[in-house]
Amino acid sequence: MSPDLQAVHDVLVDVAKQAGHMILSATPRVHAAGSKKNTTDLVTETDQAVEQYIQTTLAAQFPDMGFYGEESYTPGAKLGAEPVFVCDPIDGTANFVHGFPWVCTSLALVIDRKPVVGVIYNPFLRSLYTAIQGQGSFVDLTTPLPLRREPEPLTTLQHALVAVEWGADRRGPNFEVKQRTFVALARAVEDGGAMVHSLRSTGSAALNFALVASGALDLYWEGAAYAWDVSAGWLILSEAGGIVVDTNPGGWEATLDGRRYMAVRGAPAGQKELVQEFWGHVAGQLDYHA
Ligand code: LIP
Repeated sequence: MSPDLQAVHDVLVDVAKQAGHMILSATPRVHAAGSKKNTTDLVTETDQAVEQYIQTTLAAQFPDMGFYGEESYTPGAKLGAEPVFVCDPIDGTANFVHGFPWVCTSLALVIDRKPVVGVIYNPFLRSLYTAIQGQGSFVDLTTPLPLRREPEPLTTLQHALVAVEWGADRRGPNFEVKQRTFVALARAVEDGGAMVHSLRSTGSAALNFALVASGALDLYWEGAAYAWDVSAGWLILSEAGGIVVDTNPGGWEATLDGRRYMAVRGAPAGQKELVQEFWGHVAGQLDYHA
């Protein structure tokens, strides 16, 4: 029997708000194990406590559904056909540690590797982004996305505001591709660059997706994120008319756990042309995989 998506949505909103209370009342303490991959890949006791709360609450209400969370993830675990809650208890953990208010809880119900309900809540800015498959997406439950009811066509990268993230990998070929691409995006057109209006990094993949869905960002190029960072945002963006493709040139089909995502805002024209222009500035292949 297919789940009642509205009921799931309502529970996820409540759970995300409760997670927000936990985050706001916590003192960020980096977990005793320190960091995961290196000193930039932080995990706090609050990440773990919030995920524990979310997992327990969802298991009690929806015992038939699986759980795929950042803090309890077993390396190699894949999304399958069965319904699963995909959870990032705190996306923007480094921001949380520093008190930089781009922090959120990101929750999605994924069925057959596609998100069907998505909820992102930033308790610091009190912004709630939500979507149910086929029913549009909203900020604060009532304002439809994108925020401009008649978004402008996308033209060229030169007129675009673009998000990128430095991520936690700071050496090796992927880091080289990223930093050379960032420079190519910023560089003057006369010198062969795209000369985008500017680059932004909020430190939260989920909130970057929400900003692309709202139309505040034109495009977000992300290699190295995980399904828990993007599942809710992917649905919220798609329901707002946006698209998600691969970071690497020619990859029109991105997958939820494929770790490489380029998100483009909703527009009456120009999405595919902007993607192709962007791929022309990607300085190699990002080698991240499911
Ligand atoms: C974060 C991502 C962000 C990336 C950070 C980190 P976390 O997730 O959302 O895009 O730049 O390195 O991976 O760890 O805060 O959930």
